[in-house]
Amino acid sequence: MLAANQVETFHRNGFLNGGSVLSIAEVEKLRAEVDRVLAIGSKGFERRKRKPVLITNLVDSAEGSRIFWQIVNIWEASESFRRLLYHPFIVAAIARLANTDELTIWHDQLLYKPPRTGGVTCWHQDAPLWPIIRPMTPVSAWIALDDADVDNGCMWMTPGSHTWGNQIEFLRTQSHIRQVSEFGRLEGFTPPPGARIRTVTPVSCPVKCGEVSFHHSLTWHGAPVNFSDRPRRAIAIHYMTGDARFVASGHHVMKPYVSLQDGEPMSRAGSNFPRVMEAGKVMRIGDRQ
Ligand SMILES: O=C(O)CCC(=O)C(=O)O
Repeated sequence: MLAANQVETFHRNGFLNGGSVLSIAEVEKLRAEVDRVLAIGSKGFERRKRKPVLITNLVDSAEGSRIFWQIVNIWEASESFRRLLYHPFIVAAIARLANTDELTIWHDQLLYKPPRTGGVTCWHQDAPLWPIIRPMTPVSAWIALDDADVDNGCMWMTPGSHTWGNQIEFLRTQSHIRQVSEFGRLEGFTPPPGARIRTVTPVSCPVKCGEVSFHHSLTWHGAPVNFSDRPRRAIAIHYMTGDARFVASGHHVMKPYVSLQDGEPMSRAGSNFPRVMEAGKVMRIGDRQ
């Protein structure tokens, strides 16, 4: 269970390292699953088998030959990743940080920056990129499958930024920032009066292999290129609280999988969105949904 001072740190900064949640044997199994799924590729899955929603290189053409693999809903093709959705410590911690007792999976994202060629994650906030759910999902878990540090492209976060509202348009003006030497220099933004933290001071957030890091969906975050000889693999899991509803007017890669009318609760969105906590109880794989 998270300690009270960890919860306080999360609410002040908008992010928190929650400590170790996976053994090295568990990490190795997940890494092998990443290799297996990437080797099959988006076109290689048998027609009737469940497969990830998306396998793509996130790098834009400005970055040339760089690579940043994103697999959305790797859990649909991998029992080991599916089990991770129900990790009791992670689910309970998300519920505590989001102050809820109902949690449904929004989607997962395997994020892989290969050695030397791994591309940038530009500065962004998550919630503005998720326009088909309201209210926004408050907290995500990011679990490192390698030691992530400043050399191989660990995430950077801006303390207090989760209290500054939707600033995605400002962050889009910072998309030229790619190298680790630039990542601490976000310029041209003044936090709103009355915010508890009123300076823009991005910090690097190293996460050890097997540890979980939590971030709020309005926290400014990003990760520079990987210039080391080591891979940087991680799995992000994004959740929805019980009050999340479907917004039919928005666009998102998960939208074709939502079988709801506008305004209906996302907890009933269908089998691509498993329930992981009900009435404060962490669910188990196979529990009736
Ligand atoms: O792993 C990364 O570089 C980015 C992760 C991210 O943006 C997220 O988990 O919300």
